[in-house]
Amino acid sequence: MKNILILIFFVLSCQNPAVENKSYGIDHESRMSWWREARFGLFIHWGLYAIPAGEWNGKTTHGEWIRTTAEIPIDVYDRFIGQFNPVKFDADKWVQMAKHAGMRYIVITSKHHDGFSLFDSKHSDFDVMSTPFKRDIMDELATACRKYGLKMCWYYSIMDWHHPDYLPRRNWESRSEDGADYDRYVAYMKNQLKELIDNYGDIGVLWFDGEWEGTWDHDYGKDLYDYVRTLQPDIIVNNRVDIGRSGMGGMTSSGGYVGDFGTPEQEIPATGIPGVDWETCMTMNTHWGYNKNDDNWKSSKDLIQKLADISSKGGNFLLNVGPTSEGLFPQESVERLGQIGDWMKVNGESIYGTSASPFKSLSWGRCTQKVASGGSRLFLHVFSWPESGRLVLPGIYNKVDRAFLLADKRKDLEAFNDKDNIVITVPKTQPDPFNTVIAVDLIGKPDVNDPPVIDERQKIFIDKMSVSITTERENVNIHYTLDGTNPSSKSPSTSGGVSITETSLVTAQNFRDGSPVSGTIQELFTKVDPDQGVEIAQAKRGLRYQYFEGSWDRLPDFERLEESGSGITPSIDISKRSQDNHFGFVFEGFILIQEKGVYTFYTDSDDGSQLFIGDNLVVDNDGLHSMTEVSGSVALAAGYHPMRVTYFEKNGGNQLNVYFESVKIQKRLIPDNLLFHKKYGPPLGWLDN
Ligand code: FHN
Repeated sequence: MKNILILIFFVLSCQNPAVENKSYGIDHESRMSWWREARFGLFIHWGLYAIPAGEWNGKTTHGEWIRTTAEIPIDVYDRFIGQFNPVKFDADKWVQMAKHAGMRYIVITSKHHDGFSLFDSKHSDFDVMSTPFKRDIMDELATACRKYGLKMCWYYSIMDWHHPDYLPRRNWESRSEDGADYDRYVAYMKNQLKELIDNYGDIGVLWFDGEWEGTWDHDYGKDLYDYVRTLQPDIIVNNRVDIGRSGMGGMTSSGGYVGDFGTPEQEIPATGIPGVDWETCMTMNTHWGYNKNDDNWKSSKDLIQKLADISSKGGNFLLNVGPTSEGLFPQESVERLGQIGDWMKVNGESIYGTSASPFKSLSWGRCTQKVASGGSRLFLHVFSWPESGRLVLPGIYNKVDRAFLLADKRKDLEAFNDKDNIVITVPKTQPDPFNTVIAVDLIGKPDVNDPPVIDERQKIFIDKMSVSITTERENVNIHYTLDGTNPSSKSPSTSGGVSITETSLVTAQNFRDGSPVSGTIQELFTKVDPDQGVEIAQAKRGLRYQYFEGSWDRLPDFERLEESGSGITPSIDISKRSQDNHFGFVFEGFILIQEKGVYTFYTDSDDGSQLFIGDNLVVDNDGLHSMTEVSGSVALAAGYHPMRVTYFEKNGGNQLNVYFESVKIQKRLIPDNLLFHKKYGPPLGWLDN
């Protein structure tokens, strides 16, 4: 009877900490379970832009953005309405191709940035019912999805280049902004979303996009997230409903932004992030919308290996097709969906419902894993086949119950432990040149050679500090040193951490029966003297601010610029501006530190920002970027400390949040009651101490 550890996966609440403060009657785990199981979906970008198919006035590189990239006036673009007649559209065929490919859900552009609704909307005449086609494509697709067991999901663009109430206008178009009412546009969006959620059966995901322009903000995003969840409580909503997405990397920066999963685009994160749901969306060639001249197709082998790579990091893969104006998938897409499907037919269980690899990296391929009755099952996705006939699984100590090719389950492969590795004897030639999957049933949960974790975000301390040193591995002892030398089984051991009073280069390693069973981990913790505060007579609440207008790619030297406004502000906020783009701020004054300690400051901004304490640049978050959070730590004595925050916004979203934390203060926006300025301070410019 095997001494079997029944593996229990504690699936971390795979969400950003602040994503959900209401349950709407269904908990997050239940809501996300089908999506995590699915792992693989079809993205469809289809609309009027399929008619020009990427070409305009002799330029052939346009895509779904053609209205903007070709600067087509709205009355000219509207003429496509009279040409949209995809007579070869067949929802069943589309859904069957997706199903064969192993895809479990379909996300289609119900409305892209051009504002055209691919569904019968009572709130817009700029919809499919105004075209010669006069059929509700979304209804036909939703019906086919139900028929073949796929989840129907909607892409919906917040940005709308057509609706008269949407702002801002494109900077190249002459259409007046007069009479535009953005809140009326938001109400229009909600009316359409109600149609999309109420009229087409159960909807899996609302995939928002186009959230990056300055008119959309966190309040709108949070409200829209709550609105759609109220309409269908178990619906899943991506993070582009709000403004917390960090660029094309797609993950949500902290700070309370909503969204159930991150949305990396055209890229695969270097590693997974435990406890965070994310989905990479990607084109098969280089355009989302159909471009008849785009022959830059990714191979089926590349796409299958990308699917394995993404799954091995705990993510979902949303692979795009851009149908033609006739309603057909391009033949190259059809071929790839077919070949992916052939591979998934044999190897799908190595993708569906799997979780991330227990290995940091594998030279020959990827790994996914699942709980299995005997402990755990690893799926080895072998891209590079070993000429030696021996596949080495490095740094793992489990006993193997059995190993076999997923394509031939009846025949066991030889597998044995060799020191720190598992070795599997494999056939001389690679069975599947795209990606051969070998299943390995382990006894117990994967026992890989991960070193202990030294988990302290602050690397400086004043008097003493407790450094946590932990491991999730079983049946090991952690040994450590404080002088940077490699530990031995004779070094001090710990099961939780160590307290230090001097600068220490903490080095730790896992041991079993006196021998190392992991590499080492090392972190330097430095003892520092706290910066002393300054005396200020007549301290008044609030910071001095200066407001500037201009266009920069990095933070300018504000002291050389003419201010456009100034005054005193109770908090660090950028609302005192007269435009949404091309502006900057300087906030100067003092922060009152009530207790000596190490403080970590954060700026979360779109675009760049910096934070100084005294002359010390503590946070450097400069540059052109979407919402991005950067932090830095500093040791401070109690008292008033000069603080300066600078910020600029060029184009698109604009947001600045400044947080701080210490061992006694949980991360929070710096409260107003800690912000001061000198009553009769010098003219603005760096405050002398
Ligand atoms: O601007 C869109 C683009 O057209 C496409 O829809 C992609 C797909 O995720 N999203 C935006 C670009 O990030």
